[in-house]
Amino acid sequence: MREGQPKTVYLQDYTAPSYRVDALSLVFELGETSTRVTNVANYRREAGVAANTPLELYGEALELLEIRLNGLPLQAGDYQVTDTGMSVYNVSALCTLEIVTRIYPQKNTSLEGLYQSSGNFCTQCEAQGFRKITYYPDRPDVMTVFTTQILADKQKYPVLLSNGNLTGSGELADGRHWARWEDPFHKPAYLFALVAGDLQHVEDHYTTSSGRDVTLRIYTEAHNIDKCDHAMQSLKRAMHWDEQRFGLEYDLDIYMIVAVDDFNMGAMENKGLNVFNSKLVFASPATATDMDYVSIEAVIGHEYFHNWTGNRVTCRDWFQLSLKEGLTVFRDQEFTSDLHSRPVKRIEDVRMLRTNQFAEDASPMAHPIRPASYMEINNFYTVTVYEKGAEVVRMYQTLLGRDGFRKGMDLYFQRHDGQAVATENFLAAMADANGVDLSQFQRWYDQAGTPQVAVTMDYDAAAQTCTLHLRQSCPATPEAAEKLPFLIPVAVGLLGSNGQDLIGTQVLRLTDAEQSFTFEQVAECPVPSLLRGFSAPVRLSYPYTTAELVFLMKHDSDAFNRWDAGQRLAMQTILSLLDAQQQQAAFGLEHEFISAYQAILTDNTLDHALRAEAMTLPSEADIAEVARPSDPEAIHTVREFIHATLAKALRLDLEALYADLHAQGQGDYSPDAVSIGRRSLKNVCLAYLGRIQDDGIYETCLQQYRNAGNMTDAMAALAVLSKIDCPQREEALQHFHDRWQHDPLVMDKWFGLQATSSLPGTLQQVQTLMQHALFDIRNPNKVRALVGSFAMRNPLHFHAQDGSGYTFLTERVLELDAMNPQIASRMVRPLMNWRQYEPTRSAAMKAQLEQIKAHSGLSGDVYEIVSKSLV
Ligand code: B3K
Ligand code: ZN
Repeated sequence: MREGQPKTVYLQDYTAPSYRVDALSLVFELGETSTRVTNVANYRREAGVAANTPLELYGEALELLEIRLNGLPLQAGDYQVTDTGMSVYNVSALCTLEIVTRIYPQKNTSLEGLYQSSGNFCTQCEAQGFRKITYYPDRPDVMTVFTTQILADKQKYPVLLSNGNLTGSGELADGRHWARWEDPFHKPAYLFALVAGDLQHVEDHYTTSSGRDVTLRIYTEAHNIDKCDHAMQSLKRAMHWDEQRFGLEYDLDIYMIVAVDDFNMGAMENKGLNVFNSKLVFASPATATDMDYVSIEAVIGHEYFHNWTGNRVTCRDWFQLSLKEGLTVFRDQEFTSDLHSRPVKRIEDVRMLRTNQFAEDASPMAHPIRPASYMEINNFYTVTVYEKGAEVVRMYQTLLGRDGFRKGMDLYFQRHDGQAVATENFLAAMADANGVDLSQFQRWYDQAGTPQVAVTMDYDAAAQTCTLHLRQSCPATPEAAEKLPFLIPVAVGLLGSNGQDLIGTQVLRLTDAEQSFTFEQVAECPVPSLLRGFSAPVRLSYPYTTAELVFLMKHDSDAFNRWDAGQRLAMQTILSLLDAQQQQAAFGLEHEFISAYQAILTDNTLDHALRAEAMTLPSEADIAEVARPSDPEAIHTVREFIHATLAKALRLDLEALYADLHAQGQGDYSPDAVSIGRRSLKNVCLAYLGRIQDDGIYETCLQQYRNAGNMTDAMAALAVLSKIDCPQREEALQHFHDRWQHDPLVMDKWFGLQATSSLPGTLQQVQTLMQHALFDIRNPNKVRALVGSFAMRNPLHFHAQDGSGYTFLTERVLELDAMNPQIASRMVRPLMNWRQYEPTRSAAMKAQLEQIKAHSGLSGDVYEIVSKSLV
């Protein structure tokens, strides 16, 4: 149990700061046991603020050594220190406050604030880590120019970095050296960064569109220096793309990226000095999969794009997080789409949104993209704020067109460069730049839940009109039982009997609870293609027949909807098999279903990547979202049945395609869209074939593993084997271990594969692996690879009926919470949706949540998730 409840913060309580900071100067004396931080800030009281208003600073776990106001030591009554900060009284309208504190980075296991990773110093300040470094108004609407001086032992920490430009450096007599960095751009404290360590770097240059030269550097420990080229090329592509698509240039003379092994998330956009999880920097054909290559490029892009959407224009308060995150995710999605395959990217993003965000929206943690309250802001870096936030931004573009959207972006920067603003300012810029009223659109920011749009169609043969009837609703979520109608852009097409588009693509503006749209001169009764390109983050239903879905799979001109028709067909089939299973009725697949899959497999005119997507069934998690109350074991059985049945029925086609694609892919590795597509279709074929019990197929897998010229093919083969109880499995897993044990990032893949195996005994294996010499519970990547994979990507075993998976997770959450609450609070989430499961599992999950909630000394992070889950 917690000592007292963590405080809830409300959006409606926002007040502007009483004091601004004109300049901040920091001095870090980095030591082997502790670090001394000197902070000299010039404060200025805002006009209109009463003279006796105290200066409020945040600060946590700091040892206060000295404090001086305008050069004079403060007396006891002049200030008051609490667990969370300090109030300074009787300050003049303009004053200089000097504070010296001591902190212990070497003991910081929360990986927030200043800490060490592999013996090097680094920081993570977003959202509220700066207050673990020094006393300061650590809120995003207080911005200033930072000067940072770093002093450290020269031999141990030859590289000293912070934001901005290096303006001085030198040696000290005692073996230490120093460096001074000045950042000319005003920024909030969450964008501050410091790095000190024994690092090497690669360097490149970029000339901006206005002709300025920017030095680009990626810093890493020496042994990874040869794996930075892809990240560097990605950075240059991102810089170029932002100039082309949004007219946005980089603004400092240097851009630095530092790769660290211990990091709570993916990466951080600190001004001029990004800190990255090494997983999202290092790539070589032998060690990184296609997916790794693509995500590295996307995240390098994402952090770079934050320089404008987040740093130049930042958030007024943390409720506005989606202002920068939703927008920046949208920008990175567009970057990937422009560079690779737009439909494939769209399918991947929507798949992820439906699996994770729809689930969050249906959970007790459901929140609007702009939440109205929180206990711990770190809990709100969610798929809702990020990915649904990106969908909301995308809807502006769908409604306004690309040019209209660009006009809105231009106006947003024109108005707000250098400011800390709210989501309303973004909406206003979009509306004003286009002269349209978008007031109803605001509801996307304030209402949680996934809207449902039910569609029916009438065709009048005599009048040759076709009418679509749309009805929207939205389930109750914790913040509101009743919802007002959303403004939903629904992109539609109508397909004639030859598959031709009868009306092109039209974007309907659904604004009311019920609305009908009539199309004239429709010569025949069409098949509607609805929500093309997934034009809004909603669940859309339409009473499609199997024949209509098969027709759309073949003919829809919208690639996304062709794929989606297949997903609908698969889901219908899965649901009916689940019914049959429950009634212990006979099991089988209709011929129509099998031949639809055969058609995809054998249609050589289709793009490889899209074929691979189309062959991929909805995941077990996707099915659990729809099949309520969920029984993960039944879901696993049904999905495996479909895989095995298709594999056996289409074996010859699968083998032929596999052989063909395998033969085509013999050249040098390249992570371009065409090669990635070819590998992914080949490996989808292999995964299907692996469902057939046949030693010959296991041998094919082993051979692909052994002869693979790249990690994608090696991992794909190993993934198939990891789910089969055969000698080839043991051989390949052992070989992989022996080959890669020196490389922690590659070993994460090995941990992850075993944690997601469907074979019996997987939980025991996970427990054994926790004792492995290379496993370290203090390293978030390891925790995510082993514990996270098991709890989030292995529903069969995590939801074992005896509750063993749940008990295991509870133990890990409590163990983690004592050292790293942010990671613990991520790991506990699989228990959150307990209400959706069948009664035995549901009760067992709930019991675990109650046990966690009752644990003494629980962090506010985990407390918020479990207490909200139990409401
Ligand atoms: N802005 C950071 C996330 C910070 C998370 C703090 N708990 C990375 C990003 O979204 O780019
Ligand atoms: Zn971001």
